[in-house]
Amino acid sequence: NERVYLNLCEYVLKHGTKKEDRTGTGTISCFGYQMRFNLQEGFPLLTTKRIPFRLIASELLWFIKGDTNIRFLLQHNNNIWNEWAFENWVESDQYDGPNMDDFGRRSLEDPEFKKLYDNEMEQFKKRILEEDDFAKEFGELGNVYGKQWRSWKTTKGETIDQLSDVIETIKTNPSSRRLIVTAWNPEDIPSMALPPCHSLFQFYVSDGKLSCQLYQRSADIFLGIPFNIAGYSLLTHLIAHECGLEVGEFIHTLGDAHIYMNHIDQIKTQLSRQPKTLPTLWLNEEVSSVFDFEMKDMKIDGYEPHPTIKAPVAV
Ligand code: THF
Repeated sequence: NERVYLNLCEYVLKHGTKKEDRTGTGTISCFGYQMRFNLQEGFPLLTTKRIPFRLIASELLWFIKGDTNIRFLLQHNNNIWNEWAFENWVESDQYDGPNMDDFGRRSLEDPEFKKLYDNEMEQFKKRILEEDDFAKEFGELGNVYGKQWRSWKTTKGETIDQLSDVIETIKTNPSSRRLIVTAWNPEDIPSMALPPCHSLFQFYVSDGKLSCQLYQRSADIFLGIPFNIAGYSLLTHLIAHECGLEVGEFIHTLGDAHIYMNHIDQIKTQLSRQPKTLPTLWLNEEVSSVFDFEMKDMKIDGYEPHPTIKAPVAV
């Protein structure tokens, strides 16, 4: 099962072409790729490096709640969205600390700058956690996933709860070919910290099993993709659980599938490792609604991965 991901890595290393990107890091990239994970064969949390399940679960709960403020993530000690909020803060007129332009690249190249950056980031996190007004203004990422999934704005000034609607339709009309949630809202793109990488997903019910396919326009193969595979597989499990269905497949369709230049050695290390048996997911039977799940209601069993492999995230 995990082979499917390792094949993607090998494919892009072999066939990818060099491509400059928005972040200035440089990538090798391919266009168009599809992976299929049979969720009956175990939960696809990669074993060739450690993937922290608690970060996957707390990020998904954040989306499901419709929350777009990083405060919730920080309260769960999840730092994966910090850079995008921090960028808004250091570019605002209220920020008067040391210059943080291009902090992503500079903190990799300049150890002196990295100290300054780490210090500013610590203060930023502290203020988000402790000061309500500051959090409201600078913890907010705008119209990211949570917003589009739960309160898509219509031209009439109403909102659409796409996630609740799709769950309702899975229950009442499972053969529907319209079981879609879209995060790609052309009107909102300019106001988003980062236009959605996971643009659209669709469910499919057959034989009492729920499958999910995600179209991801831009795919960071080393850091993001392992998170995304686990995140959407978890979402599929939660919805199947609520709807009384078994899980089927998670199908991951990629647009620009890229490996950042500063991730290549790490990918090669990972490819040299032997995959182990996939873990299994435990969900609390007493919780039925997707919207009532908390961290303690989701656990991963039998996860014995190879060690973590560190890599810098491109901002
Ligand atoms: N931007 C980029 N360049 N890549 C992405 O994958 C990405 N995401 C989200 C938004 N922008 C992105 C954020 N998701 C990590 C994982 C997922 C992220 C962001 C960062 C990360 O650094 N993972 C580390 C562990 C981090 C930790 O332990 O705190 C890892 O080793 O996996 C696409 O969804």
